[in-house]
Amino acid sequence: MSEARPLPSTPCARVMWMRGGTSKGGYFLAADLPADPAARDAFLLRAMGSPDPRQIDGMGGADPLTSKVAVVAKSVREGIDIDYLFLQVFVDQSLVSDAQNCGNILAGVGPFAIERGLVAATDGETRVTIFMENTGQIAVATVHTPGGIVRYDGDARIDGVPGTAAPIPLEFRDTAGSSCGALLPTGHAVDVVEGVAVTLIDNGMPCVVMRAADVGITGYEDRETLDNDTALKARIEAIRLAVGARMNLGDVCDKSVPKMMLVAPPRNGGAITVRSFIPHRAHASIGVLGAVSVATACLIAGSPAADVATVPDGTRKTLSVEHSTGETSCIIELDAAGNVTSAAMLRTARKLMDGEIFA
Ligand code: NQM
Repeated sequence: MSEARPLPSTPCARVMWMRGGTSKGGYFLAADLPADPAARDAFLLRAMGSPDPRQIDGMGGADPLTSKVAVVAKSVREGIDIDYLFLQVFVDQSLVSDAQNCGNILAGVGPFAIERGLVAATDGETRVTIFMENTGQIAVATVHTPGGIVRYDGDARIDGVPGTAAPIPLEFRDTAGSSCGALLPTGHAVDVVEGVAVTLIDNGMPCVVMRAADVGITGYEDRETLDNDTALKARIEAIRLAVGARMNLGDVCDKSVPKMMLVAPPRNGGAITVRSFIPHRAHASIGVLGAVSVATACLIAGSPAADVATVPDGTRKTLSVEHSTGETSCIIELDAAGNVTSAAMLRTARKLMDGEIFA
């Protein structure tokens, strides 16, 4: 007869699952996760069910857009409410990366911080100032809080998400060079890499922007067609690996940046059309800061993006970036010298569940 032993306890953590913009993931208080990054990442891999292309043993949705995590804490920085660390949990690799930011998951951070009592809501709307730890930059989210309670329902619509929800405008300041140290890390509007003219740019997200036609596609393909195009994917991955060091990102083999942006003339009255790879799967729409970076590339004379874009006049421009499921509009402000000083975008978010996750 064997001796009865207590079952080892299963690690668990408090979490809220939310849709943020066109992404979805787990929102944690930093204090609810292991403090040691290696232990935290091991926990998150188990929680998401990675590595596994189906993520069958976890909460991840078998897609990079639904395998995301926000780690949130009250900030001790002057004038800042919240610190937000974004983590990309890779689907089919045992990797968790903080090498990129995420503007879509950012959309849920303000509501989450209010719900967890880190920010006091005011009647009407509540502005939450967020320090984005991945890139050291600031965003301001305006959350709908009638009666001091977060409301997720409303009339705002964003392409890539069915139905409507409460608007969450996001404003970004000083995003140029967020990860690469400069808006144009090589100092050039155009570099030629593997025979393709590209703009290496970072206005919140490191991106490689090239004409879709220069890599043999129209730029109007759907996600599935792009994901099945192994020759195209190999070609743009060769470009991506070649530019990592030039963009001050080092070896990007195991990183989710830079994003690959294939652009073409707009077809629906917008500024530009884009198909993005993030970086190995095609995006279902476009990332928030990815869109800001592409919109900024449209303003750089002589660049492949400027070549195909239709840019409105004025120092405050709304640039509609068309993608495979609609469009994303970026409001870009320029100074007198034509430098981008701020960018804004409308997002929505929704609370899906609040509870404990077991890993
Ligand atoms: O660019 C996907 C997303 C993103 C990132 C990605 C994002 C951004 O759509 O700010 O939002 O590029 O990996 O969530």
